[in-house]
Amino acid sequence: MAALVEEIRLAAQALVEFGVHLFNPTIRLGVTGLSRAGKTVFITALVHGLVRGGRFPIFEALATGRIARAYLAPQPDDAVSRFDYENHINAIVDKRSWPASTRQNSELRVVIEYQSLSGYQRTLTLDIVDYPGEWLLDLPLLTKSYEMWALESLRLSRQHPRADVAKLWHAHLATLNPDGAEDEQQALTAARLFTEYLHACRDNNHAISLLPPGRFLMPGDLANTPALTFAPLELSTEGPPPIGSLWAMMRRRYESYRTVVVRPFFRDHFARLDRQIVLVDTLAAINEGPDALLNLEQALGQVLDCFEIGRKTILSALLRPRIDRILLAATKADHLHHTSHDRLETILKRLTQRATARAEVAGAQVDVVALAAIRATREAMVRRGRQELPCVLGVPIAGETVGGEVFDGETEAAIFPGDLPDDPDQLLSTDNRFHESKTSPRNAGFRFLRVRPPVLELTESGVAALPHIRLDRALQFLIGDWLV
Ligand SMILES: Nc1nc2c(ncn2[C@@H]2O[C@H](COP(=O)(O)OP(=O)(O)O)[C@@H](O)[C@H]2O)c(=O)[nH]1
Ligand SMILES: [Mg+2]
Repeated sequence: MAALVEEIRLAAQALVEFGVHLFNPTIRLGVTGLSRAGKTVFITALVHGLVRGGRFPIFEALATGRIARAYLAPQPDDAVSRFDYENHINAIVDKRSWPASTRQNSELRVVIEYQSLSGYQRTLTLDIVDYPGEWLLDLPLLTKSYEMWALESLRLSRQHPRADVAKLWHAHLATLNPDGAEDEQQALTAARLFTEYLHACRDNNHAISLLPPGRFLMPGDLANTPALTFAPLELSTEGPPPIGSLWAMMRRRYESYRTVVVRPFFRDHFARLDRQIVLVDTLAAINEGPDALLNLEQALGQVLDCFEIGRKTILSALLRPRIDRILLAATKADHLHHTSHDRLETILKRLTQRATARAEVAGAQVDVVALAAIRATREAMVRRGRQELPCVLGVPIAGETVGGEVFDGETEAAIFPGDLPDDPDQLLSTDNRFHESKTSPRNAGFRFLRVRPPVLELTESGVAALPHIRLDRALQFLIGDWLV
């Protein structure tokens, strides 16, 4: 009954939003991706470009001068923190350092005043919503019972390379009797070991993908609550669980997690988005080798399936997610020479082929792009012996090392990142050339030195803008059709 009342209330709210929408369209753009994928930098660069007028030849409304003004407006959702645009842009432009890592979701409202193609003055309100990809990966839990989730989590944890880091947890699991009496200490230990296993999967270089429940990794204010104190059990019989058993306890807490964490995220955030960009640090995965790429392929499949899951839920039609365009973006393309940008795009396309087809069936248009929200490098051909190598030039961050040389954060260096293969399948085979044998995982990132943000460059109209790669193409796909 309570659920029904809640649904009616939300449906009424959706109707009100819809009415306002006709006069002053507001669209919500979701920006997600796993931690370090480049969300903060992407939003900062996008807003800077809109507000200051960047060099965006492919973003038609801006390129043809139809955007009169774009400005920041007060953030609309009282319970969500505001995206700290000013601090982020100061770090990049004034200090030439990357914004500090963020762990929270946040939001920013940009109002765009423009002239429609038929000459009318119009306003588009764009709400940009930054949320962790980890939350998205929780959505499948909406359609899974505790028993299904436990079975699946256990199956995955027994596969290479996760099995190695699951040993401690598995050993404890073997001592538990699901039908035995509920026991808080057992639940606490199981949850702790299971959480440590999830952390190890994330930190382990060979398992870039993430496993739900996402809040086990980012508990926020739910840390130590029963809703986060459960773990999979090895179940041999079908339900229902005996009353008062450990199994019943775990199942109850799993239900709480869905009620307290997953449903509110779905209702308050996900179901209200119109457009979505998913940022993927594809280069980091390429750098790690075939295992990481296969893992990334799976994770992206899960992410795209979320858009379909959203459509199948129990909620009424008015609350169904309305996302109709999804952009998958390989970030930090400025680490490569432009001769490899298309190849990077091809690789991401290949990794998301099957999942994209499913999302398109579910009614969303999907596109793939390799971009750099901020281009921190320039290009140069460097002669080495008789060879001319396509290199990128940049100022490596202080402390970055190559072959014993430590950079001071001031000196520019030419970096030869290697060529990406034409055929993405080459990267997925175990003997790929690009993935060099590594002496230790600590050296893994050496082909892509982290470089400092660039200095601003002047556009034709004399505006100081941040250089980028294909950020305008992303914008055109995401909001271009709303500015006609
Ligand atoms: N060269 C380059 N580096 C980037 C770019 N975007 C992100 N990065 C790097 O990736 C790091 C993580 O980016 P951030 O936006 O904080 O990721 P988030 O955790 O998804 O918000 C930054 O500190 C930069 O070092 C880009 O466009 N070019
Ligand atoms: Mg961030």
